[in-house]
This record gives sequence, structure tokens and C-alpha cells, in this order.
Amino acid sequence: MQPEPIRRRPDHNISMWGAPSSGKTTLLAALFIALTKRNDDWKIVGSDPASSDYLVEKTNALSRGKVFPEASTDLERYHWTLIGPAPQKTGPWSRKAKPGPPARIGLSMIDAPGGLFAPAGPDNLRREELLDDLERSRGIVFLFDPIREFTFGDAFDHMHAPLSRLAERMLASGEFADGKLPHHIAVCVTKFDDPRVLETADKRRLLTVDLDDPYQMPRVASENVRELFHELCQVSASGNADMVLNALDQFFHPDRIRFFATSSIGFYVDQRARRFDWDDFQNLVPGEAGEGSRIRGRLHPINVVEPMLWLGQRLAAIRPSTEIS
Ligand SMILES: Nc1nc2c(ncn2[C@@H]2O[C@H](COP(=O)(O)OP(=O)(O)O)[C@@H](O)[C@H]2O)c(=O)[nH]1
Ligand SMILES: [Mg+2]
Repeated sequence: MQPEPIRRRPDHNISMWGAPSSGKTTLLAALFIALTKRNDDWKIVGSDPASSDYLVEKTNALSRGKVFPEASTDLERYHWTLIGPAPQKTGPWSRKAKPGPPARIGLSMIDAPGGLFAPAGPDNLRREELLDDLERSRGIVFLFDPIREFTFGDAFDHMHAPLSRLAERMLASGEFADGKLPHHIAVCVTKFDDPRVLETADKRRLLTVDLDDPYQMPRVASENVRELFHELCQVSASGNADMVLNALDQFFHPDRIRFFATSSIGFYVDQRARRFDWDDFQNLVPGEAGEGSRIRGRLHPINVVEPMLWLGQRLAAIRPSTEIS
């Protein structure tokens, strides 16, 4: 019998990318929680001890402490693996055939306190590592934080340098032949639970309710999130946010971009009423003096798992490989 390979490389790699405080760490912790609540057997596992500890610590802060994970003070690079359900044997003829191994998707993130590409940004090494991760990945989870955009208006600044450097690297390696990057990109408009974001979506009549959702929480269907993004750009502090949308269109194939209206914490739902209430939906409460914001009730992550699984499915369809090292 063939010995089982001890370590199997992920089939595909995804990188998380977003400006500082766009919600990367919270999204990751919410991903763990959201996966645990589902019953389809997808899970996330650290690929090294530091990444496992990071995940446990941030998830505990969010679920038990009801606080947002503390902002990072160190620049660190982390790696996890999303592991899919074990494939089922199908059909009577497959009695002897062993089902293949479950899908594995590598997920990497660089947690940077002040932004990697800020003018007075930290060391070059980490910038290059972010680029290494992006270059190796064929999937990107890109976080666009509308709240930060209202206040600082710097989403384009944070996007511009890594995107240019990535394009330069792909061009050099001959993977820019058709004038677009080869990546799929899940663009997550974060903090959808924030009243300013929800109300913008409501004013544009972009909200729908999923009939299967017992809480009847409002959502924006993926095909309408681009319009929400565009609308949110109009109130950007710098007026540059539309350039983010233009840059996405310039650099990525139109059929490889998908938008998601994401909230890691979701809306507050009263435990007795068990229904979304337009008069009382905020799950984020400002902290006491000197403290950060807190989370009021249960977490109801929205569109946290979906971007990852969409990327996983799309990548699997292009390159159904199971590399074994
Ligand atoms: N309203 C709301 N705020 C969020 C959400 N996720 C993160 N935040 C806020 O954004 C801050 C920064 O989030 P964090 O995950 O640390 O961002 P990172 O720097 O990209 O890792 C948090 O402290 C929260 O105040 C969310 O889903 N909804
Ligand atoms: Mg962080």
C-alpha cells in the first residue's frame, strides 16, 4: 500500500488584502465562527503554530469577549488552510474506488498595523511578502471599507502600489499576456451592518431578504453590490474611491470579479423577537471611555464564507489539480 503523503500542498491559494482596519482580522475570526455554524464540514486550520494561535486568540476575543480583536502591533504573515468536506463515493461501481482527498485552499494574510504601502510604511520585506502571496495566489479577497473611505478616503492609495507591483511581476513572468491579471477577485464591501452602509443600500432599493433566513436580515445580492460600491464612492472623503472600481475593471477579467456586501458581526437580533428590526439593528456599540467598540448580541456573519467558497469553486474549475509534495 502507498504510504499517505504527510503534507499535501493546498490545491489553490487565496490572499486577503485590504487597507489597515478594513476588517481583515475580524473577517478571519468570523470565518471560523461562520464555518462552525454551518453543517457542510468546511473548516479552517492553521498551517503553522503561530497562525493557529492567532486564529484561536482572535476568535475567542470576538465570540467570548464580544470585543473586536485588538489591532495588530506587529507585522506578521499568517497562513491557514480551508479544508472542504470529504468527497462522497457515488454510484455502485465506485465501491472499490477510494474517494479523492477533500479540497484544500490555502489562505494567507499579512496583518500590518499601519498599512504596508503607506508612505512611511514599515519594512520592505513584508511588502515583498504580500506580493509573493498575491503572485502565488490565483484568488484574492479584497476588502473595501466604506467607513474608512468616508473618513480618510485612502482606499485607492492602499490599493494602487500593490496592484502596480503585482502587475509588474505578472508581466515579467508572462502571465499578463491578455492585458489582465490571471486572478479571481472577491471584492468585499465590509461593515455592511453599519447604518450608513445599510441606509445607502436601502435608498438605492438594493436590499432583498432571503426567504430561508429565519431572521429576515436585509442583504444585497452580489450582482447589485457593484452599484452599492459605486454609491458609497460618492461620499468618499477624497473623491478617489471610484478609481478603485476603475482599477478593478482595468486589471481583472470582468467574469473573474464578484462583489459581496459583507459584515463580520451582522445585525443585532433580539433573542425573544428573533427577527431583524429596522428600529434596533446595530450590533456594534461604542465602548466606554478609552475602550474600543463592543459587540452587543450574537454574531450573525453575513457573506463571510461565501467569498471564500466562490473563489474555491472558481479556482477548482480552472485548475483541478491536487499537487502532492
Ligand atoms: N460595523 C462593523 N465594524 C467592523 C466590522 N469588522 C471590523 N469592524 C471595525 O473595524 C475595526 C478594525 O477591524 P480589524 O479586523 O482589526 O481590521 P484589520 O486592520 O484589517 O485587521 C474593528 O476594531 C471594528 O471597530 C464589522 O463587521 N462591522
Ligand atoms: Mg488586523
